[in-house]
Amino acid sequence: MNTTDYASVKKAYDHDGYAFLPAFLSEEEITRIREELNTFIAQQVPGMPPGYVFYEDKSDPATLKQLQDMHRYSPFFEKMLEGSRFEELAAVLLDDTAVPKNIEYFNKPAHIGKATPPHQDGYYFMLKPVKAITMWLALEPADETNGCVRYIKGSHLKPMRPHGRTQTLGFSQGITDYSEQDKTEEVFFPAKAGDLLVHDAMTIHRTDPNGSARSRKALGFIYFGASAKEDLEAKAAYQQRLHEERFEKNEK
Ligand SMILES: O=C(O)CCC(=O)C(=O)O
Repeated sequence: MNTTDYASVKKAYDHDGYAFLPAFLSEEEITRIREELNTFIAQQVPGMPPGYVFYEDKSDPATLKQLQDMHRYSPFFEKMLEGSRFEELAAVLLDDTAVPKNIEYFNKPAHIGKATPPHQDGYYFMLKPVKAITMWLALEPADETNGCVRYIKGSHLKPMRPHGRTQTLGFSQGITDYSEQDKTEEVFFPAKAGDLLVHDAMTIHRTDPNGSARSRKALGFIYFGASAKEDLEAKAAYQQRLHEERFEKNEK
């Protein structure tokens, strides 16, 4: 994809709060990523701190569901996040210099992968203004049965909704007043391996549990706009609250 094509993506992104880019990566690229991911899981994950690795069932490594900050542990994933086509696209859509922040792994293991609660990424990011983008790259087919991404169109143009603590590991905050009406407004995106979804940090999104016999693997990329400032005090207070809650529950 070249910059001319980016113009139509930007139009959809600005209007809807998200955009779909089919076949952003080729089959060969996806095969290479899957190989690197397997190596990463075997070699890096055992040494990563608990807050960066989440399992559906802590006692079973086969239930790995989420990884954070993979770029810090692997030159391959660092190169995917920084100075990449993803960063180039982020800069166009943000209309700003894109600051690479995070590359994440999102898996929903077959049968047991839990739902991702409805949320706005900006609630976690604590930015002023909330200028950031998330990209979601399918590594295998995602559909209605295994938890494809669902968005509410135009929600990025409305104020931040109230969020509260969830019981979902890796997604500690969810919208507390999410209604049946909200659900009727959802637009869902089945995706093939290599398809890319991009969304504004204010866009409401969620995913269903995985009720199928197939896993649902994806990578997430986060970029902040250089003109947005992180509210470091609020962030530190939030981390402290999470830490205390975990301590009270005797979680690691
Ligand atoms: O993959 C998922 O279930 C959720 C992903 C998500 O919330 C995100 O990319 O912001």
